[in-house]
Amino acid sequence: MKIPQGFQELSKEAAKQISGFRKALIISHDDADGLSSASIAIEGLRRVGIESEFFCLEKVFPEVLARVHSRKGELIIYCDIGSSHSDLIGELDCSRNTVIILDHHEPAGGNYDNVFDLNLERWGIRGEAEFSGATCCYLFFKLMREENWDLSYLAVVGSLEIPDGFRGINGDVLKEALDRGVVIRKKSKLYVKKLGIGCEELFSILQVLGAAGYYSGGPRLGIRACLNGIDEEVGKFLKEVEELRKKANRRMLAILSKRGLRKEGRVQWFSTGKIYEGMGTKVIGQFCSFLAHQRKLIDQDKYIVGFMDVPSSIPGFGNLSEKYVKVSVRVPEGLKRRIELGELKSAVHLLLEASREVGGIADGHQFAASAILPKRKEDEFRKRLIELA
Ligand SMILES: [Mn+2]
Repeated sequence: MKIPQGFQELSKEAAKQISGFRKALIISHDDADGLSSASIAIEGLRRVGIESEFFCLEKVFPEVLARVHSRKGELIIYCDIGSSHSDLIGELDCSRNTVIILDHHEPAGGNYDNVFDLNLERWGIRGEAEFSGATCCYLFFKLMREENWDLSYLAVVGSLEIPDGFRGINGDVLKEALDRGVVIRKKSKLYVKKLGIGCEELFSILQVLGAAGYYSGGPRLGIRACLNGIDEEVGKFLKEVEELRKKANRRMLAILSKRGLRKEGRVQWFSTGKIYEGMGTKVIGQFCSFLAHQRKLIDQDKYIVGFMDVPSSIPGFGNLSEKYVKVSVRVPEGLKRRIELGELKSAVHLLLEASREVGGIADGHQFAASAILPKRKEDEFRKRLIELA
């Protein structure tokens, strides 16, 4: 396996710092890769006698960063999140804590002695194709302690979020997991040997636990599923969450079929009201993707935009002081070509521009993007979005 020299050296330095701590705070992304990543970190630290506190985030709220980094003398580890805000993290932290970032999203840079950003993108490896957050976590914890090779299955599970298969370092990690018998291949499907579960299956379960189950203890069960497999409680919880989400989707669809979406300029939009109450805000993105294929309901020449209020607490962290709204954008078939030709803005550019002006944070891709912004700015934002589109 070819692991960049720079990554190895910085990892060594960061690992040396870790040995001085007895507890750590782990912050991860709330999707399957994030939960796989956090599981590697929690287990990797437990093996060297470090207790972990953990919470996960769908998006990096600056006010959360500010509060986390007002702590002092602690070890804070970001998994599958954080690299895009490494500069802000360094600035807010003021060298009070030791911070390690194990992520594969676009790194922000910044140069702070106490912030170890181990994103492999910094050494020219592509985070959207060749490694996941979980792979980054795995490589770090294996460099720290060779015996952690048995956690390679979690890197394999997290890496399933990358659409074009196991390439580059991800390919090497998969090969290692197969060679050592941690992951086995049966009829071209991958299984986690010690848990007796398919890698794809575990991945899909984690996606549901982290998203729809976000506010009801899903992430914690996800970590348990990663390390110990699917027990009865996880199974029951999954069923309930899936059922709730399906019901909510049906209600939302019924309402939109009756009333239609609001339309103005090149935008068609709706708000979820209380329909998805108690569920993580990823559900709105999933619903918008579904909506994009409902030809009877959707205008083909308008961006699809959904609004959902963000609950005011972050499980495992505390309350947010500001009220936020989540915005999801999807592009219907009819607009895709014009975006590809550059005649219209991509979903992510549209959201980045419109949300920047109201103090929001956005990310995403050409045809799918999301943002979180202060609730009090929602109307202003919508006006701006319609103008920009
Ligand atoms: Mn990821």
